[in-house]
Amino acid sequence: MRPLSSNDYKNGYLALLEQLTTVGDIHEIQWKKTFDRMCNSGMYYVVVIEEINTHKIVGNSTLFLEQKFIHNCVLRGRVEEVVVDKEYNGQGLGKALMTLLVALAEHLGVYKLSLECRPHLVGFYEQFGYKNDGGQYLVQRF
Ligand code: 16G
Repeated sequence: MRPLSSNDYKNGYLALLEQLTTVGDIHEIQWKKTFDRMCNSGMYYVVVIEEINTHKIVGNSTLFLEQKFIHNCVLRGRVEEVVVDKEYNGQGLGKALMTLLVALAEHLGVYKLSLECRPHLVGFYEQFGYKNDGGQYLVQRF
């Protein structure tokens, strides 16, 4: 497990994300620009799992920090793009990623950590302390 590196374009990172949702045809230049923007913001912690022999990226999770004015200028954490390659399911990799991300978020002092997921994954995430907060999740797509 390690932070995402700019070389991971060549290690199948986008193909892994494609197992979660549509990624699109991203050229290496666009990848590098996006990677740099995320790095420079200081608000993204992207943790990947690399298969040591092949260097293939087989797991990902992202902690995004959102700066707020409320609660004395606190940080809020969001967990995004949690995905494990389907060939590596059942080996505890998702659990390892989530355990690390929750610990990291706590260490960084977020006051709340949240995520969106499909209904069948609620039980998985509840293991790591998430629960329904009573609020409704609303979205509009463009
Ligand atoms: C899931 C992901 C979210 C991702 C979204 C993409 C987790 C915990 N949640 O909800 O981070 O952005 O899928 O789906 O990994 P979409 O393309 O339908 O918005």
